[in-house]
Amino acid sequence: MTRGIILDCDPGHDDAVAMLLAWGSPAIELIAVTTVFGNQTIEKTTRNALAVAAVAGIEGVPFARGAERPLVREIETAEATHGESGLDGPSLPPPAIELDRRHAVQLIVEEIMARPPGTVTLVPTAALTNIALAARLEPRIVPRVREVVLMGGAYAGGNWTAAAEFNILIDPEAAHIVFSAGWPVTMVGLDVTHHALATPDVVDRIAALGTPVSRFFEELMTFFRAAYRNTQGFDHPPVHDPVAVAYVIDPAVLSVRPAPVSIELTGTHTRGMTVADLRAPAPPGTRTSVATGIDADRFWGLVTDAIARL
Ligand code: PIR
Ligand code: CA
Repeated sequence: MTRGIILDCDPGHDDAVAMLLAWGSPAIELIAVTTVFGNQTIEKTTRNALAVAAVAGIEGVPFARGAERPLVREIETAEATHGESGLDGPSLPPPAIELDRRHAVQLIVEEIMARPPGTVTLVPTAALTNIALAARLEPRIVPRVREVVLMGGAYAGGNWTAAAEFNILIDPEAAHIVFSAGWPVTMVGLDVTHHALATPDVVDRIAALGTPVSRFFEELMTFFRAAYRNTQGFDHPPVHDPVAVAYVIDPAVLSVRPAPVSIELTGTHTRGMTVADLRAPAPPGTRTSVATGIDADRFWGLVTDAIARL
């Protein structure tokens, strides 16, 4: 059984790895890749998505450009982590495919409405702006989507502020729309992705494949390692975004439990926080879940196998 996904991303080093994992996994049908501002401007994240497509040989998949700014707030990017290009490190090839003519939000709506209910999983790995706009543009997508498996948030401490994770913080109103829409949402947050570390062991194993894609991965991780060391004091960089894709491929990668999640929109020190209520079993009807544990070896096994296929 393959699972159809739309990957909504802001490449971004870890978004690039999410693309490689999705394209290299027979369990995934990559329906479309859509882009959003975030790690860099929309021009750069879109250019980077097309560059990754060229490296990985992605073809027959529509790529569409999405939102250039948050719903309400001013734009904020993560240049310190991802560099001036948004994907610093490897040299980036020119695009080999053309962008879809549709806006990402239009594409998301049309692809979901054109397929049988329950067959599309949304995998956002960036600000939730496109997904929120799609739910508002065409509310009938909400009951048709199988689930939303997103990288973002954290129930135990942020990365961009003490309380908030970057993807949620940069467009908290969009996150509020997505978390409260009523479709099943699984939050793959820092609580687990901070354990998906590209250790030298992992990078060496993938580099040993000796292919252009494995070299691309190695070059991405070399930059990402230095950036994470300098900005956040990590010894090894956490590779957040492919964890959400891995969970769609193999749910055994994560432990997940239902929990109500509210997005803090007004806090003095906590804006953008994903407040998960883990005090007791979730009330019946709870549609949101949070990831609480990761099998990192299983995760890296999936990434290694996918890169080996490309
Ligand atoms: C990663 C990101 C942003 C800032 C930092 N410091 C690190 C991006 C990643 O692409 C991921 O989707 C999420 N945002 C992690 O916060
Ligand atoms: Ca991202």
